[in-house]
Formats: sequence, structure tokens, C-alpha cells
Amino acid sequence: MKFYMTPGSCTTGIHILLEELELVFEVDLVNLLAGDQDTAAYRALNPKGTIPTLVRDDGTALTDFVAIAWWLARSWPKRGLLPDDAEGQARVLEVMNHAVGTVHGQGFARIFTTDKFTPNPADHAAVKAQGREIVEQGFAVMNDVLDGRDYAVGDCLTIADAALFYVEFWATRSDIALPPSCLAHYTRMLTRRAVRQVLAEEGYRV
Ligand SMILES: N[C@@H](CCC(=O)N[C@@H](CS)C(=O)NCC(=O)O)C(=O)O
Repeated sequence: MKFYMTPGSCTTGIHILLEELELVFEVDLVNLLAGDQDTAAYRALNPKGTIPTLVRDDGTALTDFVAIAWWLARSWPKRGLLPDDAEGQARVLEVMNHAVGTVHGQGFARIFTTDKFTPNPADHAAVKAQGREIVEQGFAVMNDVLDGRDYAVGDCLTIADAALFYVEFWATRSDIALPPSCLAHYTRMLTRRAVRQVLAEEGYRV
């Protein structure tokens, strides 16, 4: 498989899942600042011009964090990255959509890519502040969810934890304080071999 990723981006979450599953894959680094995601070759794989993209062994490309994570968990079910029951699976989706759609897509996106939300530089500070508020509210919700449990939906790692981890990682690097249960989750994730390996490979010392 070929994994299109950018160190320190949302693709870190998928990178962790690939390592947790001990899969063999090649990496293709996408330089977002240089506009690699807008080249014709990349758009042919992923017309949305986003990362992550995963090209599978049959040559087909899969895009979107939640879709890729779900496909990985379903394709290697013995690793148990997705609960068997409908309730557990729904809870996984609930956390993932919150982390990827709200905390990242609505919150951090306003902070990191402010100009996509307003054409007016005079509004940038307000948009960033709004993003920060969304992120903080998003973690407050997750803090209650995580209360009394080791991982996002119970005692075992699931694909939801990879989504939650990358937004927690961004918070620690953006001077946004994680509430206690999110910080405990983040710290627990950092004890995992796969997580440490991925961060080291992506150039981070934690
Ligand atoms: N909802 C999509 C979007 C992911 C996303 O926003 N990725 C960012 C990087 S973290 C991106 O591709 N940005 C492209 C750009 O800024 O042009 C997904 O889950 O894959």
C-alpha cells in the first residue's frame, strides 16, 4: 500500500493505525505548503486535494480519515480496532466524527487555515478565537466521555483513539490546555510503541 501523508498533520492518526496493525506500506510525503495536494497527479488519486489518501494493494485510492480508519479496522478485524457490536461501533463513529469533523474541521481548521474562513485579514483574529473556542468546547465534551475509562470507547484501543490523539497532539503544540481526562488519554497513547515510533518517524520528540 502507499500512504500519502504529511508529518504532524491529521495523517498522523492513520499512520498510528497502520503501525498498530503492523502493516507494510510505502510513504509518499505530501508537502501541503508547496501545494503537492493540488498537482494533477495527486488530484487524480484524490480529487478533493486532501490528506490522508491510502492506495491499497489493488491500486484503488481511499480518501477521508474516517473512511480509511474504518476500512483498516474492518480489513484486519483480529486486531480488534473496532468493537463487534452496533453500540460499540456507533460510539466509535460518535467520537471520530467529533474529533475529525468538529475539533479538527471546525476548530483547528480556523486556527491553522484562517484564510479559508474569511477573505478579510482584519477578521483573522476573530476567526482564530472562534476556532479556539470550538476546540476547547470540543475537548470539554470529550473530557466527560473519557471520564473513568482508558480509551475513547472503553478499555481497549479503537480507531477512535487515533482520531482523538491527533487533535490532542495539536492542542499540546498550540498552547491549548487539555482537560484532565483528555490529558490522561493523550499521555496513555504516548506510552504505546506504535505511537512513539510514528512520532519519532515524523520528526517529533515527545
Ligand atoms: N475530512 C477530510 C479532510 C482532512 C483534512 O482536512 N486534511 C488537511 C490536512 S490535516 C488537508 O488535507 N488540507 C489540505 C489543504 O490545506 O490544502 C478527511 O477526513 O480526510
